[in-house]
Amino acid sequence: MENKCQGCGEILQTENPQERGYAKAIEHQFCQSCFRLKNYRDFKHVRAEVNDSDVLDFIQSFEGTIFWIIDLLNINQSMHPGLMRSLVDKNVVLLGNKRDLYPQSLSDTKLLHALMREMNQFPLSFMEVQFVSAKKRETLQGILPYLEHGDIAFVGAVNAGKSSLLNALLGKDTLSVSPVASTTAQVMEIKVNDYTLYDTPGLQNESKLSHHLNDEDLLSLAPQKTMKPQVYQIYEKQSLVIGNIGSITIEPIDQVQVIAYVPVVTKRVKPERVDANFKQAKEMVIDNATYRKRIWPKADHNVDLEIFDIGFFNIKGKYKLLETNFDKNVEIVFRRAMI
Ligand SMILES: Nc1nc2c(ncn2[C@@H]2O[C@H](COP(=O)(O)OP(=O)(O)OP(=O)(O)O)[C@@H](O)[C@H]2O)c(=O)[nH]1
Ligand SMILES: [Mg+2]
Repeated sequence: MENKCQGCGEILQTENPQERGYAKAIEHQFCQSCFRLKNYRDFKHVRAEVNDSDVLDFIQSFEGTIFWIIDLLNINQSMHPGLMRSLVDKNVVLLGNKRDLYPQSLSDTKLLHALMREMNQFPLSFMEVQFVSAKKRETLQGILPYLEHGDIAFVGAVNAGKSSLLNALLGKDTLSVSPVASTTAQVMEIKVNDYTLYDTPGLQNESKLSHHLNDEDLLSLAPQKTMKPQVYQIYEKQSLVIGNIGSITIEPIDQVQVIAYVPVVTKRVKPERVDANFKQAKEMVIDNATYRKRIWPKADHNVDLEIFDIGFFNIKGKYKLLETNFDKNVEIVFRRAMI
């Protein structure tokens, strides 16, 4: 029988240190990349090659309960179209993870409302919706009863926190967890009493930004505590800049308020200074950025721009112009304000 790495699920091999699943000895519990991740927080080599269709095939044939894990900071990014198709007619519990990133003053009712408004566009139904945090074990009480009633598969987009939640539920840290997309390489079976829990590789989205960031920037995009949203009052045409990754330019009619729910620093500058700021950026920097300008509708007086992998900007007030200029690897969704 093949031995598998208990961190990422990759089949262990002792032949080639450059290839996935390498371990010095076949009896090792972890492959070298997972070992280095756990012991030295070195996540340079954890990114696995995941084939989305293998994961979707697994989900389609799975007959137990499905825990669909959503990253509450990146709701639209979490809504993977292929995954959503495969969840139709399944027993799905929707888990909004990373609840700890939002202040308690933002009520669960408000969050639920926001989440359901996005979900209602799709023919999906849920057994239940819960908000959880892999960082706060007390938030997992509500899902414990499911563990007594059959097999469960933890599914969702990359980085949603599937492995983190499983670790928290099991009170272990065996499964590999990192801010790198595709940390879990293969479907993994974890036997608990009479049932099996399955960790699955995350489904990928179009956003490839995280592939181009260094370790430090990746870590800053995976905050570990409640975020302090950055608030900007904008009275004249101005731009908000993130490293050299991109900018948002707003020309208000009177006044626009922007609240940035992003874990990295956003600088407010005059539009003509955007390029100079891109050049001087020290954090959130990617090589050979290629920018794509997009102009967004004047649809409402309270909208969000979700910038995949980064977070979202809430924009309140009437504007003449709302323009983004982000690197081509960055996906953006324009929606009614979430909160
Ligand atoms: N603040 C916060 N961070 C979380 C939470 N859950 C996961 N994370 C972070 O999110 C990142 C991704 O977590 P993983 O558990 O590796 O996510 P995954 O869904 O298993 O990812 P893949 O295996 O790549 O699909 C890590 O940096 C975690 O520390 C949470 O509840 N709160
Ligand atoms: Mg994982």
